[in-house]
Amino acid sequence: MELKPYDYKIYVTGPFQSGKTTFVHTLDPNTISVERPLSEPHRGEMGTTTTAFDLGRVVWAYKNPGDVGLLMSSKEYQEDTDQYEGWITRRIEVRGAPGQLHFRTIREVMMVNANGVLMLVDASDPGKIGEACAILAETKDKLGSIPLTVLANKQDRQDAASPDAVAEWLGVGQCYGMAGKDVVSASETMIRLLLEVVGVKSQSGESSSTQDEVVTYTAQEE
Ligand SMILES: Nc1nc2c(ncn2[C@@H]2O[C@H](COP(=O)(O)OP(=O)(O)O)[C@@H](O)[C@H]2O)c(=O)[nH]1
Ligand SMILES: [Mg+2]
Repeated sequence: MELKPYDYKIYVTGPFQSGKTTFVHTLDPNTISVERPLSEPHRGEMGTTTTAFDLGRVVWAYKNPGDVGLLMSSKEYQEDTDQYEGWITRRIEVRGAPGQLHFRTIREVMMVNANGVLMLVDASDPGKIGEACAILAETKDKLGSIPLTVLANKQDRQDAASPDAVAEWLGVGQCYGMAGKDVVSASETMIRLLLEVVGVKSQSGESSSTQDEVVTYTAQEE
């Protein structure tokens, strides 16, 4: 059992059924999720809903600071540690929050010490935009100073709106497309945010020269 603190904590938010649980499980199949079955079908499906959290553990490995590198589940990394000798490795806790508006207290706990935010929106469900706007406002209010990426999720669906359209729905400057059930798309999304997290830290003057020193500073913070 490792007790080393996480280097980064990424908070995953968005409305009910936007794909948060799926996304966290794509990155880490061993994610721990607290869910219950839906009491009524949602868009024709009797699925589940998160009532507390999804907690995933991933490792970001790269050879040089600034590299895109690779993202893998913590388990995968443990099985192949030898392969990454000499690489820089960062442990990431991925915290999926419950999307239903009344779970605000749980969301607040999940936000503590977050370093970055991914906000998922189901691009095929414009009916949820009101909720998405409410969650975005709440998140910006609490976590306004850390990197936040808004995602037009479920881009694999024919009826998904484009990232630009979703950005317009929400009134945000930029939105990226994603299919959170696809490991390539999910990893690319997470790495893009992590690069921003590292970049923002190195610009903020919290530490001196290299990005790595900055990362170490964060790990010691707790
Ligand atoms: N087509 C498609 N469906 C998805 C994707 N991600 C999630 N879903 C579906 O959307 C529904 C809600 O997903 P879930 O991860 O439980 O959403 P959450 O409430 O935000 O945690 C489920 O039926 C998923 O199978 C995706 O990338 N593409
Ligand atoms: Mg969920």
